[in-house]
Amino acid sequence: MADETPSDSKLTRTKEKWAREGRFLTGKVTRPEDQRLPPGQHLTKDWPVLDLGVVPPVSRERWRLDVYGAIDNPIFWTYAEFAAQKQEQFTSDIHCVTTWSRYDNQWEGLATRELLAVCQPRENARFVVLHSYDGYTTNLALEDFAAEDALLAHSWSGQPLSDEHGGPVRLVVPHLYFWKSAKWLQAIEFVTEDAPGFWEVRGYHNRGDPWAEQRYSGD
Ligand SMILES: Nc1nc2c(c(=O)[nH]1)N[C@H]1C(S)=C(S)[C@@H](COP(=O)(O)O)O[C@H]1N2
Ligand SMILES: [Mo]
Repeated sequence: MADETPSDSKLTRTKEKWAREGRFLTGKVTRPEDQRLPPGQHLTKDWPVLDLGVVPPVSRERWRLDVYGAIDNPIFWTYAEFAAQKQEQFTSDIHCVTTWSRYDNQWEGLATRELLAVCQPRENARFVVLHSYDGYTTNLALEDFAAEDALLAHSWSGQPLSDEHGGPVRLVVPHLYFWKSAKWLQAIEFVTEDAPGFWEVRGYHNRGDPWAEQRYSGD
């Protein structure tokens, strides 16, 4: 075979494999309106704050993002470097395990799929662990992290994400309960074996699909 064309690249091959396996079909994009609100949830218009009770002091100046583990291109970004990446806007719903949901949140930031294109997960990378500045951790299967509406968000409703909601940067994974959406994001670790996070070792479900009511382990 001659030159390696873009279609031979490792990322392209990985995406083709995921497409064959029907991965990433978990988002709400194809969900009918009458199934928009997951079972056991009620709608709220305000946006409650839920965390471990400590807002870590991380300004944009001091914020750093480390991406490491089973990837070919580790990343160490300042906020300016993060902000220089491709920016996208997504509108999505929040579903908290404590039974409130909030529709039509406008987020802006870096799509997780773009991050994956930069850091190049290895074939054996199967899970992601999010590490936050308050010591919080949460785990995701790689295909959940890579959902087409998942992003590393720095803004909400056109304004910088507030400190209490996880600024400078938080993860947003709309198709899972909101505890998977780590606030005050500090590091993203790619691993070959699953590693349950803060709530997952304290009785929360390992995956947390709201439409399957995967609230607690055993659900
Ligand atoms: N770093 C960090 N991220 C976190 C948490 C936390 O305690 N620390 N709590 C999780 C939980 S349980 C929920 S419901 C949501 C709440 O996000 P909000 O306060 O912006 O509504 O953040 C999630 N992300
Ligand atoms: Mo929560």
